[in-house]
Amino acid sequence: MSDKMSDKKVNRRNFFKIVGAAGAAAGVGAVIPRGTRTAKAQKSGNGRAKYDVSPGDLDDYYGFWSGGHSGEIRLIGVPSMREIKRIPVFNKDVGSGWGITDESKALLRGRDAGDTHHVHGSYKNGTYDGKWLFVNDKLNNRMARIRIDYLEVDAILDIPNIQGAHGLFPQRYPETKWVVLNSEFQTPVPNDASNKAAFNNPQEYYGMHTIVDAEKMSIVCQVMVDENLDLAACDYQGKYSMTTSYNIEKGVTISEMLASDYDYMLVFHWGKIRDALRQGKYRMVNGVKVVDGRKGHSDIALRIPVPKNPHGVNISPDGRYAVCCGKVSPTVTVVDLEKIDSAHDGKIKPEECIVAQPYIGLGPLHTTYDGRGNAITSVFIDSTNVKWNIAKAIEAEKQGAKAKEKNPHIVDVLDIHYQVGHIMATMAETKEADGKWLVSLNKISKDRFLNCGPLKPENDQLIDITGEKLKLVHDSPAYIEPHDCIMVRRDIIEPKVQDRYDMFENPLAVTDNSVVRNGNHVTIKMTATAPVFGLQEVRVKQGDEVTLIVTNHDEISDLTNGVAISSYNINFVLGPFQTKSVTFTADKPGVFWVYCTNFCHALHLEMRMRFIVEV
Ligand code: RUQ
Ligand code: CA
Repeated sequence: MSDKMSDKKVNRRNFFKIVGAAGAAAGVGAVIPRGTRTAKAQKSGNGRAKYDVSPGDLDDYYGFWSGGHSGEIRLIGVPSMREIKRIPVFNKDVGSGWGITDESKALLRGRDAGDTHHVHGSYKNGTYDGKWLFVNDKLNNRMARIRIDYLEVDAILDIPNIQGAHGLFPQRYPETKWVVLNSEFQTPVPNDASNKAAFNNPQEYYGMHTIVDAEKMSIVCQVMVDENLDLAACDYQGKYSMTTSYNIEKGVTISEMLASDYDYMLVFHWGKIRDALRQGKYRMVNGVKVVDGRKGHSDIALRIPVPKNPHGVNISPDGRYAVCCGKVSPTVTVVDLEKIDSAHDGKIKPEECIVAQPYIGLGPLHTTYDGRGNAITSVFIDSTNVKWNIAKAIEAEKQGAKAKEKNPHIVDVLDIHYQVGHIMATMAETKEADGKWLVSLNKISKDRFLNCGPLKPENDQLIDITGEKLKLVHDSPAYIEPHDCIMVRRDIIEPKVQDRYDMFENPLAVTDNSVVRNGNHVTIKMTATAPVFGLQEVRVKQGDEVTLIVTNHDEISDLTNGVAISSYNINFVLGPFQTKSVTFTADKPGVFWVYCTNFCHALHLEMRMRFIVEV
């Protein structure tokens, strides 16, 4: 880790007198240890895992939670469940200035609300490579990429021809070149006046499986199908992506969507998609190559019938099985991925890929894994987490109805509080699933926290899965409403403590203070070094367009400066060496104080300068 504290930093920290007892005992300049907590710190007296992380100790996992309606991603330390950071993605965040600066406005392009559901990391050889996170925006049909070295968004992609951008999954093998994104809502394609005959004909509404180039953050193609597409997963071989569909009926009302006893798990064949692109078998719609994946039009998608209005599809860490949750059916469907090739080649029927359909409970939604052959499924209506053994489910299926009746696959059933949606175990979406912790993301907290009015938080429950039985150890309120999460071993995630990246690589970086007028445009370049801004006053004329560019020149780790302009709705922060800019019209005459919003120094309150708008 590159957290070498210089002497200068020690002095500044001493000046602050904010060093905690642990820091003082270790010496202010102590390097924070990496890796996992000691084995002793991880275990409680009874040999199970220990969730309380003592002051000064660090968590074992980086948890990345989607923020739902907030449009953000949250960073939660696991097992302590402490919220460490919020990463603004599709939302405006005054605390960081996201949505207020020119840089973030260029990414958001005027839309500052979102709906994040599924956050996943980039992969190499079936496990996280610590490079990127990807997340969907169901509201405005976008995908964002977060750079893990800064834990900030660096790209947002608008996706045409879709609505309800939902299931998202990155390629797991050999590395993440593609990311797939599903449209949950079927729509006309294109969905505009040129196709208005389709508006009143739901048979002309389609779902899309969008493939995004992870590096370029551009669309490779879209595969158009009749079905709606809900959750997504990529296999561990780089051959397939798969999704569930709950509306093969093309219904537009609930009863229509529930008409059929089965729907599909669709398996998209990447080789055949590449062939179609190479052979020019696509049409351009809104600048995107649209490949026909409809039944009877191509063999790109294999359709495995599964009951009924299924929801999550999750692949076991050994790469062998995909488990589809029945939602309206009390079962899950286990698909053997080793049979997909034969089914795709037409040697066996799609349904022959199914190797088990065990009973789980009422309303199974999502499945996660402990890496020891067990699956754990979230069950919404029963309000449980059900641990079951995959091999035993397959064995019972082979033996027939009598063996199945006894439900030999069920290992444990845990009541949760209440109504679970997603569920996730540590590292469970990788081949390194380690079976330590499980998080049950419950939609309803009811009586679990102090009453806070009609709108209550969700309840993220932490469950120790190191033993045979699932053991609930902690309740954690979550602001509405994280949908899904991943938990990544901390040795994989290496954000920069600080470096000169922004100074040297950001062409805007300010080294000298200046005010330059060009017609009625004024560019202010300013440094910030606690407790002074590089300029003490700036004068502009009413009506001028102003671009303010500020670079934080502080070298101390965590010494953030804020830049706010009174009454001008401008407020952003700068980490060490960061540069941000904002462009606005100086439409109000008067004297306006520019001040630092982030406590930076004993003289923080004096860190301000006059911005005078003359008439
Ligand atoms: S969905 S409760 Cu948006 Cu992930 Cu399953
Ligand atoms: Ca259906």
